[in-house]
Amino acid sequence: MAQLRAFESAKRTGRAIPEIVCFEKQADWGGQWNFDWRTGVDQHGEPVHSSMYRNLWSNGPKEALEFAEYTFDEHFGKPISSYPPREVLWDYINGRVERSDVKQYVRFSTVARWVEYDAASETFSVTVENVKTGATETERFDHVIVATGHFSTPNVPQFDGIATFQGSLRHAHDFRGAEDLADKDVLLIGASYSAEDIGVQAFKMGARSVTFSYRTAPMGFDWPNGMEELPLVTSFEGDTVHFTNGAERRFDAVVLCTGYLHHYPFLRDDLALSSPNNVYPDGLYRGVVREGSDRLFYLGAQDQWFTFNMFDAQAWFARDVILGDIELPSAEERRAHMDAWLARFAKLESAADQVRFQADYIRDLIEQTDYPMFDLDEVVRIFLAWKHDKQENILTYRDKVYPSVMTGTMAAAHHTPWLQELDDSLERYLSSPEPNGVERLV
Ligand code: NA7
Repeated sequence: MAQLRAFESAKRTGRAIPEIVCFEKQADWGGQWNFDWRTGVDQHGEPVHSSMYRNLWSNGPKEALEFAEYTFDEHFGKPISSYPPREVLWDYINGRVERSDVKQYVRFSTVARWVEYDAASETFSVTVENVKTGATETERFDHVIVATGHFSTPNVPQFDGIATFQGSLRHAHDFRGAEDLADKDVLLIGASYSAEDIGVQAFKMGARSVTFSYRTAPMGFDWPNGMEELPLVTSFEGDTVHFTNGAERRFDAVVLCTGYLHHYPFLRDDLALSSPNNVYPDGLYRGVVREGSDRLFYLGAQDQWFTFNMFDAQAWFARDVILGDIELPSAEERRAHMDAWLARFAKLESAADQVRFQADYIRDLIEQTDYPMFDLDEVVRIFLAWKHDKQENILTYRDKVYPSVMTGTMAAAHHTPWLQELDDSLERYLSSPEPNGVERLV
């Protein structure tokens, strides 16, 4: 969506833009934000793309992800809170592109099956399948932009004896809601965003206990009674789980919050990105242009502090390379550039270092395009305040509000504290409930 919008933006200034085709596996756009109740495979037998769950609310302030050229004020026409639920964020990203005519470029329900580069003609042959009709076709393109994300293919490690566990067992990718965790003893394996948020959701929905298991380091929040962190799981024995510190606990449900794999089954290994989940994957010049090709681009391949506005910065950069406004340096210069950033990346010690690093990375991209520059240092401050709020209280940080970096508008406190809010719908979110509980739509 960022890439379509980037081209649309150039077109509005009178630029000629190339022919664009966007292949989208799902029946609608929105990617991760396009919630699917299914798990495993979809109605066409394709792996379900989205890891979204019903009760997901943004876990970072919206002021840190706001588009510089389509603000929350412009979309909603009134201040909203800093941590909206998924339907509200989907409405925002959808609203931006619905207001242009870019949907015409998208072929929905169409899966990219194979992409092959032909050096002689300097083109890619792209074979796609319409999953509704089963029809396959191959077309040629001068450039390919990979925007399939990297939080879809779960990393599913093995634990001794896990096959004997008789409770509910799933990866976070297949988690759709925490209601069924009420009155249950729940184990989350992993110590990052999925574990943190699914654990907090489980607590909110009345889980009897929530236990996290970390491999490297605990999250270290000031957990309320009923939530605790233990080191790594060593083995399962039926419902009993053993941990490296000798602890053992019984669980009803386990969620593997063990992250995701970069997985690009439509690309040869020399073009497919292979990387751990980090803020500077090797092999992407300026985080966008695939090493070994100046015609293949990736968007959003980094681990993400910044999200929507980073994708924009990348899309504007890719657009300008394709339009010829940005000239790519030689392969050697690109390698040296990546090495310099990798050297800096290797020195990052804290989360705050990573946030600043990503801010600098985005600044570097925006400086080369006409994407509106915004106060990235202010966004860094918001991220640091967010981290502080989470340390203070992991259950209430979503009740805090921040000013927009783009417009200065102060976010409005949501009418109901997040922990008490059990209705995640857009209607409820935008309503003004009366004290007697009757809702009034505004
Ligand atoms: P992340 O952020 O990639 O985190 C994965 C977590 O899973 C991390 O704590 C890992 O521990 C842990 N992990 C991975 N493999 C194992 C094994 N084998 N055993 C125990 N723990 C393991 O993924 P998330 O799903 O939480 O978040 C996805 C993205 O959503 C995130 O990057 C944000 O952009 C939002 P480690 O610390 O590596 O030891």
